[in-house]
Amino acid sequence: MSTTAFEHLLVESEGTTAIVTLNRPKVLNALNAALLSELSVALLELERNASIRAIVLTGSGEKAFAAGADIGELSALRGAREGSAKARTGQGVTRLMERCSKPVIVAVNGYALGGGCELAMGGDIRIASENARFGQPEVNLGIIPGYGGSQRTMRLLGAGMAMYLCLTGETIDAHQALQCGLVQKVVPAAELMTEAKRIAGVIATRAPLAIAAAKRAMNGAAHLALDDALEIEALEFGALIESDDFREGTAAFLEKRKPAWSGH
Ligand code: CO8
Repeated sequence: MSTTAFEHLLVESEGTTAIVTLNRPKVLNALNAALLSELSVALLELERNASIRAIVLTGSGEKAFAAGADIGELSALRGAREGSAKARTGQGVTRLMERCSKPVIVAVNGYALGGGCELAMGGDIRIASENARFGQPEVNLGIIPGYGGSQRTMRLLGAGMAMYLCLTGETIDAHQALQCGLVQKVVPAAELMTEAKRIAGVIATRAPLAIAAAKRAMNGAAHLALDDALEIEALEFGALIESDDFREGTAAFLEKRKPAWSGH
């Protein structure tokens, strides 16, 4: 599947779905610099892989998706410049996920804390197992979220919930996460990967250019002024009208058959 050998990641494919597994189970998949760097490489490779239509991101083991940034590495940071640079590196990985033309479905199989919760928020759709727990406990360590958590909790959950998570450092369970919109579905642990792969499979049956355009319109424009964001939607919409897949999709509907997408 992947041309690169990874130390801290497993990258596999099932049909048109890539499954990327954070793989440091002994430390609850804590995100060290090497893992983040490998994740960037994997995302760029999957972006270029035409046979892949969606990515499922999960953690190895039954206990954690990721229990945050590697606190051992974190404790060695010295100086504001180095701290900010490390934060930007993790933020960069979440931006790669958002800018990837293929949807990233995050299957949260346990703790998603600190950087783990921030990584999950970089995905497009989050599914949680019943035993998942979410939180931004950085204030317990004398810091704030650094991989986008202070901003994405505000955008995804609203100010009250964002403040609650980032100021108390308390964790919430999967059902509370569903209630506040942090995840889109909660399933028993045994069904987590089946459900994440099912969603990836559904997306793979839809028009590829439309999926990529929808991600660009939503992730790229949501925080612009409404008029500017609507203009981006109109431009993306207009470009799709010139695609072969638009002709195919509408023809297939009228001819009562399944569309055969060319991706052009
Ligand atoms: N980093 C390093 N090691 C970890 C981490 C972590 N984040 N989390 C767990 N581990 C290790 C433990 O040290 C332990 O190792 P060992 O067996 O060698 O003692 C092993 O994983 C298992 O963990 P526990 O024994 O603690 O398991 P428990 O079931 O008792 O507890 C918890 C599970 C509640 C998840 C607990 O491990 C915990 O609280 N972990 C830390 C959670 C946390 O504070 N996360 C936030 C980290 S800060 C962060 O993410 C900031 C992101 C932005 C950074 C930007 C610049 C770099």
